[in-house]
Amino acid sequence: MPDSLLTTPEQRASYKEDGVVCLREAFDPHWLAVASDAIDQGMASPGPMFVDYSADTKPGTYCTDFWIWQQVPAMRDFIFDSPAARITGELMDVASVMLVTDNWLVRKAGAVNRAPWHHDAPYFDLDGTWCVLWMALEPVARGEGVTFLKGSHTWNRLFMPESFAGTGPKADPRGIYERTPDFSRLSEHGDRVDYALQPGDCLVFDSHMVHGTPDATPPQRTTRRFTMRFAEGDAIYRRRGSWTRDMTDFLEAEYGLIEGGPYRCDLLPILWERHHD
Ligand SMILES: O=C(O)CCC(=O)C(=O)O
Repeated sequence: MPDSLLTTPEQRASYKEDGVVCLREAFDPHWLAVASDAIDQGMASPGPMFVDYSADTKPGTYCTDFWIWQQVPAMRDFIFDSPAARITGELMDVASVMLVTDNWLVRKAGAVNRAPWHHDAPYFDLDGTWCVLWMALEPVARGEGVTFLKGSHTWNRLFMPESFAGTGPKADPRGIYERTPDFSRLSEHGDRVDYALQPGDCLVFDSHMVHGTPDATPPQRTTRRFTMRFAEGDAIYRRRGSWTRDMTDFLEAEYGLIEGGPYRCDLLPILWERHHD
């Protein structure tokens, strides 16, 4: 039997054309409880990829960790058993889906730092089709989560990663990435889209989609977020540059990944495959 679909033709068209789609009530209370446990357990025992983006401003207010599912049972359950991988497989229209990162992020009330305008593709060492599934465990008003530049996934541009700690762009000695413009000041850069979300709703966006949190006002409430990344199953491992060095070293030393080979190992498993008649 073919899988029954979790997404509608309109949602798949929106993902493809706009670069982002909002799925309402995609995760039920069970999966929200699992996600909440994953963040609580993850915060209690940070892994080697933990970063405090607010270390120089208001320490502990904007933090993240990823690649923790092997140590955090609730994160493993979410990655393998929730509808997340299948949803992204349908939206990307691919035959199989593998993990790029499990990832939690907490932005507490009063946090000064925030996501700069960026797209995710240059932050991770892979080539291929991939996307991000973003959701919050608390209600999010428009502007409190992430804001997107509609259609920017089709621009065919690559922007240099900016620091989430507010220290500007990373160095690109090879000069192959553009400096990210301050899109907040550029009205010609088209339609901005953002969403009011309830727990259970999620956003799925293309890895080249430009997004950020442009509102510089510190938030009044804390939001715990999941930023899960999923790729088509045949993604290729490709070192991005000096700014991904920590991840590169980790993947090569601990998991034996080889430049130009499959972006696949015990840490980065296949999570979903499309079944045909
Ligand atoms: O949720 C956030 O604060 C930012 C998430 C984000 O932009 C990302 O993970 O690419």
